[in-house]
Amino acid sequence: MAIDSLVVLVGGVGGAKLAHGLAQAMPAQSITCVVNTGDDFWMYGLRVCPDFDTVMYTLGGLVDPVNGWGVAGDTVMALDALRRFGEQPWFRLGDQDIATHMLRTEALHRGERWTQTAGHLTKALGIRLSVLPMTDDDASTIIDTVEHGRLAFQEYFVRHRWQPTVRGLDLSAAERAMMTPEVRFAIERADAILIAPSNPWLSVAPILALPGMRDLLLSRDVPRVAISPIVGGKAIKGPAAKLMNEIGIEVSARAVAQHYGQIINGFVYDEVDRSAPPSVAQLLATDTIMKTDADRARLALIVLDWIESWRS
Ligand code: FO1
Repeated sequence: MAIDSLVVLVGGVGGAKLAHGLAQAMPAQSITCVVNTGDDFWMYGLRVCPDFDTVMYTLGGLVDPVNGWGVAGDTVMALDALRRFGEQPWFRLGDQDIATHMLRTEALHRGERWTQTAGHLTKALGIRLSVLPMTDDDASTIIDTVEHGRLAFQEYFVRHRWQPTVRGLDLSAAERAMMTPEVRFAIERADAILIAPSNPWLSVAPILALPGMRDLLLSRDVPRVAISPIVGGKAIKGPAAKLMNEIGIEVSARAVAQHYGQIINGFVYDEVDRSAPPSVAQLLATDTIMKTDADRARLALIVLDWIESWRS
């Protein structure tokens, strides 16, 4: 049975690639991305929403293909000018990217909800998918580290290049934040739910931490499928494997499936891990690495076909 309404829970780069593949594999209007906002922060008075912008720039064809975030070919003249005043900006905000932060900040100061602003931004870039922030409230993730104590997410991730040893994650802001009505509506009517190969602890956990989110997902008797970001005992990108080690979890696709537990009833993992199948009702082993646009579309098509076959 064809999927008419798909919800994808996404973080940054991995989630953006999958969303881009899905948009090539099915009608874009049928897809809703629910984006992590645990990474969002204020910088020089501007509201910066890295995961949302990564998804938006990827879907809008603007993303820097090397970093996977920011705008392709962007310059950093504003940051260089700040250095004249003795500032030492550690987060690379490109000049074109700053335009996005200016518009967003101005709209938020005007009293707009972040979800509304997000709709205006994506529409202006010609994006036909619905890209929803998980909440309009503050949901900042705090990382508790051995070396520096509690760090705001981007201080841990960018300033310290995710090198500090993680001893805990504080998702209490997400635990107090409200899921938006738009997110609730999309999940209530979805006929399949996907969890992108984003970092389960840093990117997906804040979404799952929203009050009512786990129960809402569990109440949906539809395919609820996660794609593993761990392949052959390594993270596809970023700190997932290092973090799993630090919090005492085996670095494997099987452990990722176990972490999601009852939230999922289907799991996609890489064929290199075929010898250690996770214990999930529905399993698909395939090539999950998305290096090119064609890889994204191929993975999306395979996953969608598989979900459709299991629903028919
Ligand atoms: N990641 C970095 O490693 N260094 C940066 O300076 C940086 C700047 C940046 C600016 C805008 C944006 O949308 C994303 C940016 N990222 C940067 C990526 C971002 O910090 C992370 O990918 C996510 O927050 C983790 O999902």
